[in-house]
Amino acid sequence: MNYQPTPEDRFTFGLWTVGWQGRDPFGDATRRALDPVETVQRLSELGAHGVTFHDDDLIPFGSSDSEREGHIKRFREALDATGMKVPMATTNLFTHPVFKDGAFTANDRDVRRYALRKTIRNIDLAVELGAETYVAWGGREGAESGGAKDVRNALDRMKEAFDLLGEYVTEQGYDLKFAIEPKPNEPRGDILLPTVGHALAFIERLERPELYGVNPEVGHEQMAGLNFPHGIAQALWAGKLFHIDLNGQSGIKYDQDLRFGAGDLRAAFWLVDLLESAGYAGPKHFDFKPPRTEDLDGVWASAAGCMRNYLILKERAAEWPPPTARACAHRSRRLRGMFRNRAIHGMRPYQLPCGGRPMTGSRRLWTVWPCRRYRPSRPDRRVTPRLRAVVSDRLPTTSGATART
Ligand code: XLS
Ligand code: MN
Ligand code: MN
Repeated sequence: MNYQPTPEDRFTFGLWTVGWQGRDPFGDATRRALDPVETVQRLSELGAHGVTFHDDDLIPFGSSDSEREGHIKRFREALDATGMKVPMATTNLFTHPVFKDGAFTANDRDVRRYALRKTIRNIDLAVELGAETYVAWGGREGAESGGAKDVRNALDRMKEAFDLLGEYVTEQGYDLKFAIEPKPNEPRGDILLPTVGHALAFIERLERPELYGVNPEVGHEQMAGLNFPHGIAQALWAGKLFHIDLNGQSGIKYDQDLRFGAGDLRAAFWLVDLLESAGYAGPKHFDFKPPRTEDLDGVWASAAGCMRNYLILKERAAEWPPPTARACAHRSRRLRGMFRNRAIHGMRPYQLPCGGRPMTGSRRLWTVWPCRRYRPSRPDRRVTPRLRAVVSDRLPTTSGATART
């Protein structure tokens, strides 16, 4: 198969991903800054569908109104010239020192109001550029010590902020939905709404829950030791998978943002299997960081690697023998059938016999099932040889090094 992506694959990248200069808590930049126009052109050549941005990625913080217009104009021209889309945008509410103790949940009301104004200004731009999803990651909404924040109060403030944003987009008549991005920690010791489950529960408390969904990121759930495909399955089940951040992570440690397929390759396989079989139609957004050791050629090689890995996994998933999930669905249909029989005999499903004389359906369950050939872990073992190709494919970079795809 040809693993060359096309815009129909709906792969997107944040300006801040390939644009990461390699600055980390212990070291300075190892690469020059990228011009957003250059990023749009290069990603388009690689076959991406679009780009996404934080307000400050496109318009440097503190720009005057005329400078702002200039940045937007150049960006829009690059989009028009390449046909690249902007399906999502988001706000930087974490870099500037004013957000040191939170944005929507900051104890200072002026900071909360400023965070809302900054968000609303970028929502207007996002809609102008055609975005349908607005991501909200509350990186500074958290604490390092137990006494630093009244969490119940902070959640009230968070709700107030999201309700106000929902009211704003409704009043403006915008066709825009919010996707809340959970993360357990980093940069805060503990961040509010740390996992998909927390975010889903929070959304149900909002005034217009239909406007909000989640934007789970592979590495973030894995930082919490969770099974990412399971979290995605629950988001899909709830009708709340509005967006997704794809990358790689090796276990419970700092947020690695590896290219997609690196780290936990098996989880990546089950994730692609799930997204494709569930018919997820939203953008497949890579929120990764090219290794700090790579030069710019390596940056583009690893971006290409993210898309290529997805396509290889998609192919492997499509040729999969009857998925375990399908076999399980078949079995649960038989269980439902059993419940129907019981209803005919005047019993309710909760009147399952325990001991005593089991009825026909349940006798099958008690006696036959344990002996049936049912090996749910077998398909999982077969994953390994299928994934070998993904791990061993390498993209050469002009720097002479090889970037593992
Ligand atoms: C950081 C987050 C961030 C969001 C967008 O860890 O992944 O990049 O995706 O603000
Ligand atoms: Mn991350
Ligand atoms: Mn992310």
